[in-house]
Amino acid sequence: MHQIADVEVAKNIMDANKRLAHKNLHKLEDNEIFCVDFVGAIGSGKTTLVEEIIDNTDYNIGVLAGDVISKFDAERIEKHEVPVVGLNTGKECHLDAHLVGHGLEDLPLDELDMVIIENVGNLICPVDFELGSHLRIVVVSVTEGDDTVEKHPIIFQTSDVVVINKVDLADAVGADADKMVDDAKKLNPNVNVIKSSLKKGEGLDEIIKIIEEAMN
Ligand SMILES: Nc1nc2c(ncn2[C@@H]2O[C@H](COP(=O)(O)OP(=O)(O)OP(=O)(O)O)[C@@H](O)[C@H]2O)c(=O)[nH]1
Ligand SMILES: [Mg+2]
Repeated sequence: MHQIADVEVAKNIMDANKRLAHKNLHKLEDNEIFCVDFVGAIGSGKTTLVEEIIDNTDYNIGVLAGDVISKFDAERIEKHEVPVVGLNTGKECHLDAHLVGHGLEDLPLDELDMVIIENVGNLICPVDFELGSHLRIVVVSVTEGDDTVEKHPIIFQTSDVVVINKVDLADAVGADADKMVDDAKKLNPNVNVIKSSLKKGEGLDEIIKIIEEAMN
């Protein structure tokens, strides 16, 4: 009995989220804005990637920075002189379309070409919550262990691009970055997989190229 009620409530929540995600997408498209959302493990390099994209492209970018309670990421992004809204999820381990909708209200959409959404660091919770973006990029790093991809299949199956970051540390932690690439391709044969060291600037051009191809 309890189980049936739980399933019904969960379905209603997911349907409502999907509707709001479509609303966000329409709002972005009405403003001719391309939207990328970053999901991925805690500390894998999501904010670093957002900062590098801001510094190495000419797009007018606005950022929605998701965090559980802090404003650390929003404050980091702010230093790059782009509009940013910090979204706190409280006890939740993922952003949802409702929160993103409110974030969009606080960005100067008529001035932007691109909105980047950084989700809370988590490889499980964000999976089911569409936000209204055009492209989803999942960022993991070798320091989480080279079994991270195979242990969290769904997020890799539902993302468009996989970034395997911190390859500069692979030897130090005994991780095989190529195994992570193979695991991602097994789970999602059509996905783009890029190995990167954002610390050294490696892989960034490739990531930007993929975003630009998706924009056109
Ligand atoms: N060695 C190395 N360190 C990196 C690389 N990319 C990011 N880092 C470092 O990893 C740490 C975490 O990076 P963030 O960009 O804050 O990671 P994040 O995914 O945004 O973290 P959360 O938002 O807290 O989940 C920082 O100290 C970065 O400088 C890399 O390619 N190599
Ligand atoms: Mg971050």
